[in-house]
Amino acid sequence: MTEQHTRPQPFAPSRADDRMLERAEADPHRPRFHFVSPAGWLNDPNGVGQWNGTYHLFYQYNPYSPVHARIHWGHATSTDLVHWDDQPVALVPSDDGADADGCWSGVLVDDDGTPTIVYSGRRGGRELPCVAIGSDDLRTWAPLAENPVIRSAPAGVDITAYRDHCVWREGGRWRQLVGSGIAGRGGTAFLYDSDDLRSWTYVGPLLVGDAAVGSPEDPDWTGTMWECVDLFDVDGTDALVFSAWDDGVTHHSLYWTGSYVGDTFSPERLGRLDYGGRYFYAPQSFRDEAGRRVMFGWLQEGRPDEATVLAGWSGAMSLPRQVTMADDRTLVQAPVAEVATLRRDGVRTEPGRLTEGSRHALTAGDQLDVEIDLVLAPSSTFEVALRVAGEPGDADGERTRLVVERDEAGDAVLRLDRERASRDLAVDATAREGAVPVGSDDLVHLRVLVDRSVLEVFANGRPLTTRVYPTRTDALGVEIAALAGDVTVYRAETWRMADIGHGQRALWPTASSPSRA
Ligand code: DQQ
Repeated sequence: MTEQHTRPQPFAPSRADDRMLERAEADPHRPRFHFVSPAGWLNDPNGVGQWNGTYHLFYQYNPYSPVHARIHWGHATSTDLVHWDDQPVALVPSDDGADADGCWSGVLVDDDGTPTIVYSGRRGGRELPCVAIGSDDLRTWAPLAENPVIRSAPAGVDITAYRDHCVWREGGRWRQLVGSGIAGRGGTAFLYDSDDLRSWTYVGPLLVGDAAVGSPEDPDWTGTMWECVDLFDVDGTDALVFSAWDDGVTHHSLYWTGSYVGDTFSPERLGRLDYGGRYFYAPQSFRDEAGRRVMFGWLQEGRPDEATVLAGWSGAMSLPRQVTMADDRTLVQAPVAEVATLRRDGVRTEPGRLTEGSRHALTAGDQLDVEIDLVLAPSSTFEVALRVAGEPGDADGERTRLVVERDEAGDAVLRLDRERASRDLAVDATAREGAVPVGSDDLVHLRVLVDRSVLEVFANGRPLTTRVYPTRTDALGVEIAALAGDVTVYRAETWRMADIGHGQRALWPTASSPSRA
């Protein structure tokens, strides 16, 4: 066996660490029905999957401080995709191995019954592919002594970066993508082949993007490197998801739909995965035992690092989303059905017409699920305002505005306006927008999930995720308004969302976490 054995690693949390957990729990911006790490730092979802009925969510984790440093793999399990039990930390950077500076993103695969993680080991400022073997219950992990299993990026290619993995079975062999970028050209995913997950043969680039098309400010710029590549088939069409990165800056997540045939991917259509840009980053998906394509993404913070350090935690996981393929080969997303089990105290508003300029209070709260079905005729504009305190225009009021605007030609756009979302001028207030498909029936289905600082919005299946940090404790209002034209609301339903709580709070590496022999 080339695997290293695990050894108990006693770890006594200090009082300072206890206070970090207390601060995190007391923070009014901390979500209550989205998954968050016990405290400290969380970024990408990793190793997402279902194993003998149990869902596993691993994630990039710094248990010691809410900063991106010396990244571990946190781990949580669930039987319903909604309530999560914290498990012992899965991967810990080694003292002197290929992952001495961090266990970066990767995936979980089933190697003929053996749970196996393929991840990026970071050492000396670069990342290389590593493998760790799990115990039957997926609670204990042993990195291979021979890590890294690929010792360098493909020879003769001038790369911008090289990390993150997508691994799958194909015709009895293993295939792997490693995210990368070719200097002077664009992002890419390098394809490899193996029969044992340990010895890999380079096949070639699956697809190479063109960073010269557009600019970094464009919401569909493909970047100089592709992080967290994810290739899957959904409803019979192939999709390649990636996160556009450039020179240390995380931009946004995009996807190509097309076809993966003969070691290459022929792209047909480029799409934005989430109109929130960097607020839904580094997603990873899996096919669950019911056959659904389920995706999680990292919801980054929008407040300054100093505020995050004081808060004691950073980063939330998106709700699990079911991804399907529309006829026009764009991806459609919605929270998985199980999220609705958290709904409490439903209130249904009578259908009615909103005349231009009218405004109505719908509900109040900072943990809400709101569904609105409306008919939005061409040349009309609808607004839903969230986390509202005060009247529109109040100098010290707060409100996050979502607007669906339809022009004369019938094209619709969803806009997020955070200009007055917080009186704290240090938090991000930049706007976002993206197109909403509307059929000949003029129908718009809006689903809005508010979880304190987290906002996930779905407009006819197109998501916009963001973060808001109101300062007023009464910033709880939800209002709807017709800003232009007449809008018919024929269903508006609101629910308070229950806390998901957490199981065991495994803040730090525990006795059952691996260390090197
Ligand atoms: N985060 C990980 C990397 C990945 C990036 C490091 C994306 O593996 O490229 O924490 O957010």
